[in-house]
Amino acid sequence: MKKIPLWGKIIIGMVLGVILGILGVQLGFSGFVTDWVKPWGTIFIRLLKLLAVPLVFVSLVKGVASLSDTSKLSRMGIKTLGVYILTTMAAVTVGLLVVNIIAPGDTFPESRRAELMQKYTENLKVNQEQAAAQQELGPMQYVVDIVPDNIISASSDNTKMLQIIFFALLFGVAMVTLKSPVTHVVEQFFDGLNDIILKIVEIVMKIAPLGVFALLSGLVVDFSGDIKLFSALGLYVVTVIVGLVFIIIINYGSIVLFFTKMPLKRYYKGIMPIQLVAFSTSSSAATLPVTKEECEKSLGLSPEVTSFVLPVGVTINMDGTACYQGVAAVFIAQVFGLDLTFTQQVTIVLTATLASIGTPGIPGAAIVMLIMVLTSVGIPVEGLALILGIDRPLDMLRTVVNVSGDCAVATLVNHGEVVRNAKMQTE
Ligand code: DAS
Repeated sequence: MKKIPLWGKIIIGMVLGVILGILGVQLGFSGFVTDWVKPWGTIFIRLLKLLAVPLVFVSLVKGVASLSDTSKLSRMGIKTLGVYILTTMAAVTVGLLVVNIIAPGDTFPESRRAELMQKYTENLKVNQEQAAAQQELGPMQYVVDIVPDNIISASSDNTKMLQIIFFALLFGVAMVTLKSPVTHVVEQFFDGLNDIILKIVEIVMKIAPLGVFALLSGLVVDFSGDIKLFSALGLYVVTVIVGLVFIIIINYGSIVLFFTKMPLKRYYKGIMPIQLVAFSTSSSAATLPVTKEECEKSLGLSPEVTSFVLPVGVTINMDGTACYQGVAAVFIAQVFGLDLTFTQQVTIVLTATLASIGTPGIPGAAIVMLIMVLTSVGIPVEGLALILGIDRPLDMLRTVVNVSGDCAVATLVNHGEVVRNAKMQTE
């Protein structure tokens, strides 16, 4: 039998999980599902949480190293970095706007909220008590807590994750500014460590079909088939799609229209094959060879630009992922009835931007980095159980946006180089 791709197995896991949950409720064996099936979903989430700290630390250190290599490279490097970071922050902002306007999590029945919190966030009270305690210590305490006083004891609760980010950025800057032969050895060590962690992510993602099956059957049983949860999830999917479509049309359309001489029709037609490969592979990295070839062949970009801007984009520019993380974080907060302050939403913009810089271009990577965004603002990571089941189709869509953004920025940088070269010839 032809090997079923992982995404196909995950979709099958989703369907079978919902069916088992409904049968459990209808035929009265929901206790069995809760006691013997749902825990496998909890194990899957714990595996992802286990990976969050090492992946965040190593990928941010590598991210800083690649940012510094890029900026060292040339004016093109600094311009590329600047535009990538701006498009990512714009993408998160679009995500936060649509999720606050549509508010999919608010449609979750108020009556079930208390039960949900009890089921999914035994430690939510602890987080709230911690947050209250922090308030008593004054408004700056939040900032003070970002600076770690002991990195070893760090765990993935909210303030600690920000401390890990802080230490990773500090470590990365120190590593790349250290003028010593040891720097190269350490960089190679981090490359190796990053490959190992990505391999672990790949192994963990292999059990995703089982994890998703268990999570969805557990969800259906927990909400005793309450269709209202699924309507909230349905609205959440619509919210993500609205944000992603907005970015492709408005954000990238504006870049091509106002900052390059390329006709919009040529841009959208030229990136279509790239988007199809990204959709089916859910991996920007796997799509890179097609992205490079189509950008040169269909968009007429120079190889000098594509061979620099696109690989950097695959590494640090994931606008679709950034938008998704903003939507997912606020959706989970809404479902748990947590009103996020403006500061917390700004923190989400910063951590989602950092998370997308650190997210490797492989399937499912965003979920592990989403843990960093959630913990940075005290949103219970257990909320992942609500959205993990439907993550894979959204992963395919956000990967399409990721590669589309790389092409838009490559077109912008290429236009800048063409104008600069023309000016130099006339002088
Ligand atoms: N699938 C990732 C990519 O390759 C993005 C993600 O996981 O969100 O772009």
